[in-house]
Amino acid sequence: MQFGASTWLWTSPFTSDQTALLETIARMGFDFVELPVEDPAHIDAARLRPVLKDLGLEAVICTAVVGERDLSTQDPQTLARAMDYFSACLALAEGLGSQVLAGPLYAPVGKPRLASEALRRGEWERSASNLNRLAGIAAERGVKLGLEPLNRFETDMICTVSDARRMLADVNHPHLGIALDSFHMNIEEVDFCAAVKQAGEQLVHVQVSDSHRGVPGEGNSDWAGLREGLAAVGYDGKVSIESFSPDASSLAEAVCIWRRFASSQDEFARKGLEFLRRWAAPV
Ligand code: LER
Repeated sequence: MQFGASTWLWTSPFTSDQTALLETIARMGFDFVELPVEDPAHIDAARLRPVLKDLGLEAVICTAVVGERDLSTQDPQTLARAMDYFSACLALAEGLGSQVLAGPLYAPVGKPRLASEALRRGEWERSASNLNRLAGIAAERGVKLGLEPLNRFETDMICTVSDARRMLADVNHPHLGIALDSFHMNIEEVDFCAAVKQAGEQLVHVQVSDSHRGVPGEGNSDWAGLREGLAAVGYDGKVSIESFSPDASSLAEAVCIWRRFASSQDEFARKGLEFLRRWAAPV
């Protein structure tokens, strides 16, 4: 497994000129950096590629699915803008060698409502059909989409691996897989190991933080179950620490991060990586 950190731990938005942060992440010993795309204009792949290469860091591109970036929308203009955004993210993924574009691609973070069955069915069907189109673009770019289930406070559409698998079945495209985030799993799944096994070969990316979205290893998540599940499905891909700084994140509000989990964000990342290396080491 390779370990990475999301720039959301420190900053928002990430822009190509923040090379000092990339140096910090490389110096800490991470294998890759997860780059959230808040605005595709912020990230210049041609400029970043040599920087990442010099630092020995791979990149994973992650989406910032907020506001009107909504593939379940009924409004053609909103949909066109959302498709433009996701297509630009896919171009960045190709440009930076990211094999995956991860995130809750089906609907924006922070859209949970008590909606009627009919409304939910319509949104699901539109998301499925638009994800199929997006997966076609991903295929042309040589990238796989990683559909991330979110917890119930952030979405009413895909909260569990079961939901994600239903969506995968409806979309029916080989370039759509599942990205799991241990924080959301801890709220929604009954059994970490079983949930990972259920994702099986569809699993294309993993994000971690602990049960309180704090430093991995400092909460009550079932880390042993997660390791067992990943081993059972033969996952030897990327595992990234994703949390948010309350000081600097467009997502901090949407995901309700109001407090600090370490004396500094560097400390958060350092302790998290230390834990993950011990966690992954053969026993
Ligand atoms: C939001 O809670 C989340 O987990 C992110 O991965 C959003 O992209």
